[in-house]
Amino acid sequence: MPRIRLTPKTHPTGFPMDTVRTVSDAAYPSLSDPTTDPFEAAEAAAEVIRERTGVQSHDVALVLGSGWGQTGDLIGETLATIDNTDVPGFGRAAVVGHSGTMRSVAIGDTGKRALVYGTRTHFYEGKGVRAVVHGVRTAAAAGCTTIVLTNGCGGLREEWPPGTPVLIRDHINLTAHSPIEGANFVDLTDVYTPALRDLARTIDDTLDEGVYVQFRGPHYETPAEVQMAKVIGGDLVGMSTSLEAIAARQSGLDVLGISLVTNPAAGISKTPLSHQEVIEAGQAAADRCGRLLAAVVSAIAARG
Ligand code: 8IG
Repeated sequence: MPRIRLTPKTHPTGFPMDTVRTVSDAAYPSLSDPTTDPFEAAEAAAEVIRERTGVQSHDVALVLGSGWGQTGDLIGETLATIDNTDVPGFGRAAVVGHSGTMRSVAIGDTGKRALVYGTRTHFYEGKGVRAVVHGVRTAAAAGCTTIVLTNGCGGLREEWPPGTPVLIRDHINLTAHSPIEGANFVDLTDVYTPALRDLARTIDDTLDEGVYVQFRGPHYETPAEVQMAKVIGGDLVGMSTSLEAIAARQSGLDVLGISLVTNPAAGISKTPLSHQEVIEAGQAAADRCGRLLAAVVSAIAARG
């Protein structure tokens, strides 16, 4: 009888794959191992953040989505920058591509600290929901009590041209997944903390609010799917945020969600945007969103 030999996958270094470890997973079990407790993994990540930043606790976490990349700079001085790959659970040192960083930022002169994530893991990457929400759980383990989730998205309303920031009032999670494991029935009535939306409107009273619909992606919606999103009560379509918001509520964080409408969703606009319009909208938005975010974070820090 022929014997079946299972040859282990090999890494480009020549070592069998399961012996190749990077800093981020050297001493820690993988999130994709079902026997790993994701909250213990978050504690391990928070411990590395404490060591690398020299502070015991952070206060406000921020996730910068597409279109929001530069907007963290006005919050305050960056006091530490950490490669994601140095923090357990945030991914292997990639063979290709860059890893992203997280920063510890002084919130003006309040004495409080923001933990600013420059990238997120999207559900469509196929790394599992635990990986998607690991940053949220790590923020909670690092002491944060509020998280600001930002994203770039498609808009369903004609009155929101590209470059319009919109507060997320509620979401519809069309991924058919949850970050919560087991019989743990988290209440999502006020998943996006109403008081934080009110706070944002004290800074900019023209801010509108809407319902964010998370699709799995990575493809954009068809016009029919966009119409469906509208019929079921959606105003914004995107590929992130709602799974993170659910995990945040499970961890007891207050959540502020802000979407930047970067394009009309498929089939919404009769006239395609010119490239020039897109660039101008992006530049105007970066300025407005940067100032908005800085003011919001400092108001959150002052709120206690
Ligand atoms: I930027 O139109 C951005 N992200 N699902 N649809 C979805 N995600 C987006 C879109 C969009 N625009």
